[in-house]
Amino acid sequence: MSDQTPDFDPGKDKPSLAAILTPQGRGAIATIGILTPHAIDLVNRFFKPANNRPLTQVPTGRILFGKWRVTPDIMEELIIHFHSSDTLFVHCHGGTVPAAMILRSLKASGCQHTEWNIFASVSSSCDIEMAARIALASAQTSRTAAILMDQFHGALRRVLTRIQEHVLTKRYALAAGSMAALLRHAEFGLHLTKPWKVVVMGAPNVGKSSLVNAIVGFQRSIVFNEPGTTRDVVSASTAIDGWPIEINDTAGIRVSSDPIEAEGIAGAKQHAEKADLILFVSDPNSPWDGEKKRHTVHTPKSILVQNKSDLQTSQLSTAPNQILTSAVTGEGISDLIQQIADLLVPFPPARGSAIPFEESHLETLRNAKTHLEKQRPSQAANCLAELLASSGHAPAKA
Ligand SMILES: Nc1nc2c(ncn2[C@@H]2O[C@H](COP(=O)(O)OP(=O)(O)OP(=O)(O)O)[C@@H](O)[C@H]2O)c(=O)[nH]1
Ligand SMILES: [Mg+2]
Repeated sequence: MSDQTPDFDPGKDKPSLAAILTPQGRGAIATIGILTPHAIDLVNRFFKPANNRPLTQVPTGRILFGKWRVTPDIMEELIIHFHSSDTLFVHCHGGTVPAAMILRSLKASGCQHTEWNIFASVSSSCDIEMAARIALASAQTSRTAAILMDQFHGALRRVLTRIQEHVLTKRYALAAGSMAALLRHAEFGLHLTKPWKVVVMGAPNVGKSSLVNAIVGFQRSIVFNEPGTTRDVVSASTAIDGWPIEINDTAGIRVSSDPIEAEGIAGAKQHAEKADLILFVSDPNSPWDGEKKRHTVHTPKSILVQNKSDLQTSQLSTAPNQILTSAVTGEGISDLIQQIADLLVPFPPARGSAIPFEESHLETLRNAKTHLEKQRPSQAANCLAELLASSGHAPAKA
């Protein structure tokens, strides 16, 4: 094959990289990303466009349909997207075999095989963009993905650049104010790639499992009219208002001599310690005790759920953060779901807002803010420059 393109030498300058970007397994389409300074030469070796036009006439951004020679006698029908002068995407049939065969032909031509996340990082123009690309793979809802897309398109970078300008032009109060505004999104930003954890706990038989099933909309937990039904922690993934939530049903809290149940109760308490929000489920007819009170006024990230409202006989207290529900009739369930969203994300950011979304962003921002507060503007500027830096491995944009 080398006689077709005598000038093509992939080892000459920057290495050519190829990565399968779609996950393993069955699917209609697989995508291979190729990063190469020799895009046309490389594609010419294998690809015959259906319209027979020379590839040199294909403008950047165009899509071409044709056949790729994976072996001397096997041609694969596929689509090539000429994304930029050095980046191509090959969309072939799904499953593992076609993509693997195309990759093999590329490797035989001197392309280095790399993983999708390495490909994403080297094809990004700055480290924040690179991190956003990789974080997007962990986004579980379209709402969190849209916010990460905003960061990919420069929302965070633009605000950091403005803060850097404020520091360099000695407008320290403006810089400090903007950093504080970014840091207010700290917890939220980390949840763009990690679901919020909601733990449902309370006494046995109050309807915890029934409530979890009502919230997620399917029978995830076993419900039974016998205290001590749920033993282990039962988790379910859902989305509320577009926010990804991991909801955990737990064993009813009581003094138990049964070692398995006692283990389940200990597990419930451990999960509650790591929760972003606790739903403390209780019976509306049970007395207004210290435990109920603790989950209203004293614990901000907690909702007191007075379940079995259909059996309610006594008057409810007027304490805040409590809600009356019935897992049987459905009363109060949609209000409970809304209250969960409001407590977890009280101030959803507007579209296009800058959101720091990695621990390293927050740490560097906090350091920059401290330097500024301690009248060390040059160190603050260094921190910001570090955040805005590129690792230097990004190729030039088309
Ligand atoms: N009337 C009425 N019954 C309910 C309601 N919620 C749950 N129940 C019933 O109460 C019983 C216990 O429900 P579960 O959901 O298993 O209670 P739990 O709190 O998970 O119980 P444990 O796992 O044993 O701690 C079952 O018979 C449910 O059908 C409700 O809102 N109203
Ligand atoms: Mg249960």
